[in-house]
Amino acid sequence: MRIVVLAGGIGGARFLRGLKQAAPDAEITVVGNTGDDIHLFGLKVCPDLDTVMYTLGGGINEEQGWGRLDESFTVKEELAAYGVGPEWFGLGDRDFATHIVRTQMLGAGFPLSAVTEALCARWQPGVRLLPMSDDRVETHVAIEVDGEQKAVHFQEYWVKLRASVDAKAVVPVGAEAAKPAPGVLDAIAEADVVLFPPSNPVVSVGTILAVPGIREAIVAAAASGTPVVGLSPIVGDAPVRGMADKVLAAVGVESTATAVALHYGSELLGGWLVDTVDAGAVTDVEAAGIRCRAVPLMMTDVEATAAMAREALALAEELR
Ligand code: GDP
Ligand code: FO1
Ligand code: CA
Repeated sequence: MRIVVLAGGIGGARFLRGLKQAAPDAEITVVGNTGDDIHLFGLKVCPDLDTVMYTLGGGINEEQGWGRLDESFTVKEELAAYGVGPEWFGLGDRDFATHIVRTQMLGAGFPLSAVTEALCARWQPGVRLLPMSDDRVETHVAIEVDGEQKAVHFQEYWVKLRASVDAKAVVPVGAEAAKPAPGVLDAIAEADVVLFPPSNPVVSVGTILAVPGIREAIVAAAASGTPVVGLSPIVGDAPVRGMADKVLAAVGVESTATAVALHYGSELLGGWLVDTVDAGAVTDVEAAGIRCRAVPLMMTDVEATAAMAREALALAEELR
């Protein structure tokens, strides 16, 4: 079975670990969000690609959900001693090596997709990890600070400001001119199932869908009978983790499992899983033409996550 998953960072990566256990023989292609990417200290950092690669490759800091296991911060401290920041972004020593290799390869002319493949040769994530695009896309967030309107990089909004001010708009800068990375459209066209994991619907899945051609390819696959199934990142009217409510508000979507399903819409989604606490949402989602089931959606461990993946694949079979 060929499965395509559109993934952000932690939510996508953890779901993929469960999916691999639930479908050990499946050929899984991950289309990763690169809108969170940031250039720091002259290096290109791809947080969501790295979170997927480290999580599936056994190198992730489990509690934190991002960054490396057994990490130290000597380089960051030395940079700070020179007065060189930003200090609010925690790049560790082991992680630095990834960004150095990536930046060196990009500088030598390799596209990000080839660089990602080379990095994955070490980590062996057990999936084909593709960036959504080889072109630069950077998510910016429009905010108001002391009466002044400005746009900041997504990481500044998320990590430095902790989404403490309202997001007025979320803009994937460069997306309109970006092309899907090699292999992305073919993987979607050839997929037996397309899954939206419980990733952030705006700044993870939404950014991937903003690359011209990707949404259209999924809509076309759905129209020709490929089941497309999503899992809600919103449980009990709040994100399970993080501040997704802030960026959902920016696009006028309530933080409910129903509102997120309707935001994706029946053109994209054939099926939607909500948590059992949101069982009341099933009727409303189905009224919008999206098949819906209420099942446990907390990724407490790999076993529970594999059960979620099995439910998603079972719903996909029902839609076939
Ligand atoms: P990020 O790039 O690291 O923010 O990760 P993603 O975009 O892939 O996923 C973030 C989303 O994962 C958040 O909106 C969370 O609500 C969701 N999430 C995290 N853990 C869980 C979980 O155990 N269950 C569900 N249903 N959603 C989760
Ligand atoms: N998230 C944080 O909350 N604080 C950090 O200092 C931080 C550093 C960091 C370094 C490398 C990396 O791959 C990810 C990192 N993240 C950090 C996570 C990440 O940037 C964001 O939480 C996600 O992109 C949000 O979607
Ligand atoms: Ca992210």
